[in-house]
Amino acid sequence: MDRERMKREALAVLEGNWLGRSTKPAPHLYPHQWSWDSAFIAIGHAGVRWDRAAVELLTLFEAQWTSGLVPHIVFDDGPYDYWPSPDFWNSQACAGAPAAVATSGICQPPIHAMAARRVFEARPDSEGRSFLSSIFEPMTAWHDYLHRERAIDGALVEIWHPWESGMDNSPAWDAPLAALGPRPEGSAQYVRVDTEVANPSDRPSDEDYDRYAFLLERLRGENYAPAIPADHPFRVRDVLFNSLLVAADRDLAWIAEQLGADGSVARERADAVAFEIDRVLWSEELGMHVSYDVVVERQIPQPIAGGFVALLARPSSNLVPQILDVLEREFLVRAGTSGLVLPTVSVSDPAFDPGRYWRGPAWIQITWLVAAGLDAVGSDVLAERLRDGIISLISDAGFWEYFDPVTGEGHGSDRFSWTAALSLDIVSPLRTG
Ligand code: 9WN
Repeated sequence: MDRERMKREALAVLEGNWLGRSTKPAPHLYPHQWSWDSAFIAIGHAGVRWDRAAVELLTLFEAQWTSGLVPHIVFDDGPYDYWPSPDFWNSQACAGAPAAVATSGICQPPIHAMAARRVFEARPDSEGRSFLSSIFEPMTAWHDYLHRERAIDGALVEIWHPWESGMDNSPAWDAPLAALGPRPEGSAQYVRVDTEVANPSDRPSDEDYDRYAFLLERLRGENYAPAIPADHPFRVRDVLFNSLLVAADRDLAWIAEQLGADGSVARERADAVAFEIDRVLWSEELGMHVSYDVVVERQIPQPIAGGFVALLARPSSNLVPQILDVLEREFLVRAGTSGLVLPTVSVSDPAFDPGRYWRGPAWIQITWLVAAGLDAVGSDVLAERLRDGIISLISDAGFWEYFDPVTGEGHGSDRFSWTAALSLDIVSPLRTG
């Protein structure tokens, strides 16, 4: 597909998923606004439909809780063909939740300051500046929330539910989830909707869904702010989440400085988290960063593509050659003539499943982030080959949610927003690396 046609089709996908003030990730499977999806969508829209990019982020932050939490789902008024539905989350019973909209009570990876910076860079005029000033305080409150409520011992922040990782069904969460007790007898019945909309073999198992429900109900019972976080049964210092926080804190500092404010707190926080990523999450044995299970006080020795997002935090330079070696030797597979595809789990790993959600398929947003990380450490040729791989997958199969990394076949939902948005970013002249 030539680049002009890709741009036209990507814009049509985003238009089809437009909800009026934000964009749903997919036509049927995800009918509301999702937090990190919106950040990727804003990045893609920045160079081509600037107003939409700005409104996307501002709408998300209108649903921010008084604690600073940016919820991972902001529910649309439309028919609720998604589970867990607003009444299951019951956000409106929580004192700090917004009154005007129903939301979830957990969060997703904090890529928003990176998106806000990109949106401003696409229009560094008075309108861009006014956008940046409107988003700056809520963005600061979001980062304050993470550093205050989620950094329990030390600088690294914790996730309390696999959905907060954005990589929900990753084999990295198998052990921490298996250690949870059973969902209590008499818990509310629920009916999954996802397996009616997507192929069940592409989606998590019922057993996994029960664990997601169990954790959600635990958190809901404490208004999503556990009084004693150390008692929460799922506590993970995720490498992707923390690495994005470093990159986003650096961008928050940059935004502060654009507005004549002080960026030093954000910069210091970024340095502290980056230091801890190398100290706590580096696995010498695997030659890459992994996540850490706080409950059992151990690294999770499961190599996943999210680990390479540590490149965005700019790891210590002596680690970079090993990371690149593992990435090239154990993960990347060829796509098209010059492109490379990044599976979420290495094809030679026993956990690899080419079509199931987060257990093998290539995801466009993870690949895009790793490419940005490669740019950050000066491996721009490899970065470009990953972006070529993205374009090749989409050209051959369409704007799918995820792709079989070997055959290129599309899985999950078609007409997926961040796939479209990030292809726009790649083919748009705004790209400066
Ligand atoms: C739960 C919307 C979201 C993405 C996540 C992806 C998937 C939801 C689900 O879809 O998660 O949040 O119902 O499976 O894992 O990364 O933000 O696209």
